[in-house]
Amino acid sequence: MTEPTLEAKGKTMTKPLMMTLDRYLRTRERIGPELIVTIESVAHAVKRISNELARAALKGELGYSGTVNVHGEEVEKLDAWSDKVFVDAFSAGGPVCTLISEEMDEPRHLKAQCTRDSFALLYDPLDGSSNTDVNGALGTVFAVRRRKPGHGDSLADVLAAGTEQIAAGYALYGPATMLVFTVGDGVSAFVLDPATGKFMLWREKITMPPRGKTYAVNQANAAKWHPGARALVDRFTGPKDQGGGYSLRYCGAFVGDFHRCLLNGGIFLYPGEISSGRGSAGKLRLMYEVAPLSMLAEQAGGAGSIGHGRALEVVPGNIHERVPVYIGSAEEVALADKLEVEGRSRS
Ligand code: AHM
Ligand code: MG
Repeated sequence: MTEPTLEAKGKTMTKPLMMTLDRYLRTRERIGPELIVTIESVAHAVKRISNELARAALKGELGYSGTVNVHGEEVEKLDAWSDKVFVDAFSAGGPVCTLISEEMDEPRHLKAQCTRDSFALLYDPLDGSSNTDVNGALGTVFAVRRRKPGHGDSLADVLAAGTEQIAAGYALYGPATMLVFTVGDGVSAFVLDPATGKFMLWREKITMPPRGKTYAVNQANAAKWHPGARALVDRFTGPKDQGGGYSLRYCGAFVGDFHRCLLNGGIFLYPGEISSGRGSAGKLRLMYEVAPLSMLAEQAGGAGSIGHGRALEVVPGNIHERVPVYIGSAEEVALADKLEVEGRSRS
C-alpha cells in the first residue's frame, strides 16, 4: 500500500523558493549593508540557540538559573544562555551600538560601535521560556531601530513609537526552526535546513487571512480582565451564526501563537488585568514583543492593538513597558477595538 501524499490528505504544500538568506538579503534594494549585517547576526544567533535547544536536555541545561530578571520572573538557564549568544553576536563589531533585552535590566551600550548610522537592537532572546522544560514551542523576537547621531547614553531617540522600527522579526523553534522578518515591504519566512545550516527562503509577501477560526489566550486569567475582554472571548465561544464557533489554541509562547495567526488567521490576546493595581498593564513587553510582532502583523495585512488603538503608535515610557495586546487578523482585532476591551484605561 502506498502512503497518501500530503495533497491527498487535503493539505496544501508550499514549495520552498530555494534561495539562501544571504542571497535574498543581497538582492533586496531596500536592505542596505548595515541592515544585512544586522539580520545576518540575528540569524547566526538564532542558529546557535536552535542547536543548543536541540541538545539542552542531554546537556543538563534545563531548569532555572537561580536568578530573577527585571520583571521579577525566574530566569531559566537557557534564557541567560540565549541572551549571552546575542551579546556575543553583536559585541564583536557591526552597526548595532545598543542592545535592549528582556533579560537585561539596563541597555548595553557598545560605544565603540556608535557611528552616524548605528542601530539599536531590541530583543527577547527566548520567548515562551516556561516551555523549555517540556520541549514546547519557543521563540526569539527582535526589532531594529535607527539611533540618532550624537545620542550619547540618552535613550530618548529609542523610546519612540513602533512605527519607527526599520525591521522586525522572530525565530520559531518548533519542529523546524524558522526565521520570519520584515524590513517594511512585506513578510518573508525562512526555514533552517539542518543538513546545510543555511536558512532557505520558504515564503515571501505572506498575507494573513482577514479572519481566522482560532483565538489564543490564557483564559484562566479571565476573572481579572476588563469586562470588554471577556465580552470578546464570549463572542468567540458563542454560536457560529453570531460570530462565534472559534477553537482555542494556546501554546504558552507568543511567537508560536502569533505564527499560527500569521499563516492561518485568528487572534492572540493577552489582556490587561484591572486588579493589577498598576492600571491595565498586560504581561507582554511593548518594545521587544508587541511592537515587533505588530509590525509583522500589519505588513501581512493584519493588525496589532492595545485594546483601543494601534500598538505601533504607543510611545513607551521605559524600555520594559508592558501593554495589553490583541494581534492577528484584521477582522478580529477590529472587533476587539470596537468592544474597547481595555476600557480606555491608558487614556
Ligand atoms: P517570556 O518572554 O518570559 O517567556 O514571557 C512571555 C510569554 C509569552 O511567550 C506567552 O504568550 C506568555 O508569556 C504566557 O504567559 P502565561 O503563562 O501567563 O499564559
Ligand atoms: Mg517573551
